[in-house]
Amino acid sequence: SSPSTAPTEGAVMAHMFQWPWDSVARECTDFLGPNGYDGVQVSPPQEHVVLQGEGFPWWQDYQPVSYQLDSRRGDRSDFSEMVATCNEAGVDIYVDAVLNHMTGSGSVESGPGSAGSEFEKYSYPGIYENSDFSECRADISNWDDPDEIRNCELLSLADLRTGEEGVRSTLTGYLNDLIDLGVAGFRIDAAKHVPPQDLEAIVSRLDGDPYVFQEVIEDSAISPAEYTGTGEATDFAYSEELSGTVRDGSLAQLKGINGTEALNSDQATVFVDNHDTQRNDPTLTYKDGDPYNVATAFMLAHPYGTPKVMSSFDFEDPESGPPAASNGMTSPANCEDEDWVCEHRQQPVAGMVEFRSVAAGSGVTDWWDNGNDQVAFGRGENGFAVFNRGADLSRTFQTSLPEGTYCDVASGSVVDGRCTGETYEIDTGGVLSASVASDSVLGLHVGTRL
Ligand code: LM2
Ligand code: CA
Repeated sequence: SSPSTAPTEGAVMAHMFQWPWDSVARECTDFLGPNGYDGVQVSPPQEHVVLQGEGFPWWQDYQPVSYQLDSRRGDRSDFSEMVATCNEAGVDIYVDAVLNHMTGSGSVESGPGSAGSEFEKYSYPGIYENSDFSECRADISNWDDPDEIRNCELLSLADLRTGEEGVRSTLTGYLNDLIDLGVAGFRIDAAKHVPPQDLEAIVSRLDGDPYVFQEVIEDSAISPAEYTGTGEATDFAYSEELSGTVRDGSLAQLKGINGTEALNSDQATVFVDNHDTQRNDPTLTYKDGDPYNVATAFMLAHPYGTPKVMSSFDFEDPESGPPAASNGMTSPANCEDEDWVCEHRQQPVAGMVEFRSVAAGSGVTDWWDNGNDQVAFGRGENGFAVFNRGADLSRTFQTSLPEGTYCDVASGSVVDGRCTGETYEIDTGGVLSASVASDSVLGLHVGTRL
């Protein structure tokens, strides 16, 4: 099979971080599908360690115990129903696949896991034994050495010998089982710590053509470009460039945003923040409010990369897990509950999802900036957007949009033929007169011409 099928141009995915399966299913039907989201990245579905003594931290899930689909988010049938429900709503499911390692040397080094399986580090009965793990049993210490990064232990997590046939076939078995249930793609966790040829071998044996994007944080020893033969790679440089620039208010500098030099637009998965950066190295997150939405809306309006919208649970302590029952099972998620932030529902974000798909195929046109904190650009005859991190802005813009009355998708949507937000006129010459408040966005596209 061919290595990886990217989503169609203009597609947008949401990362429903730690959402339980029943809740993801409901959100696919109620909001994600109807609002044009094409895919969802879900948290790891496989059996994982259970750390009751530490209050069930979110990162339990990154320590696999077996490939049974039985986690804090639900069991195999919950998972399978979610995939079917989301697919019916037109939403693909992308699974966060932990392939590099099994469990670590943390607070528990033995079972049972979330599905009840017994284990010890380096011994997972019926799945892996001692000889399936890398010879190096020490933490990676020299981050200039690619061999160490790939063949020693990340965070003391038991490192799989992904070069071995037995390990490869177990991993392809897991991924093909997911594909069989209707899963359309994978985020490959810790891909930088797996030799690219091993991932290539594993992915080439998958059924169909799943979309693959790989978690590779560029450093001096390893370039994301080593992985582009297998699928996309996460573009952390784009995230820093976008988030840092929007936070500092110097939007004019985004004109040529292109992220990691070694990645082209069609090789890059882009985002404002992810579940790690929002905890360890936050630049802009939901906690920043409007400027965060400006950044996400810009990412969606601008044609670079395959965008991923973060959807978080609210947290103070970076270790803490989502709301859970006393047995550690995650409580249902929904956007009426303030524990679940639902960035993906914010109007300037949700409205720009359809903007991106309507604009697909058109490059950036009619760029304008004030040299500083206000920019605007079009997507040919299909869309035009304004981003303002400065003072309230009133001016006329030259666009390439056809004449008409448009509903601003950053402030509302069209319901029963009427705009719930602001409407704007484009005159016969494509000119738009608009007022855009500080820290807000304006988004017009031909799909919401009234
Ligand atoms: C990733 N991408 O490449 C994930 O995005 C990231 O969230 C994962 O780390 C990491 N790779 C490994 O899959 C998280 C979390 C770590 C946590 C690990 C494993 O950020 O803090 O490590 O999951 O659960 C924890 C402890 C760490 C301990 C380790 C092993 O924080 O101190 O190491 O477990 O017991 C001794
Ligand atoms: Ca490895």
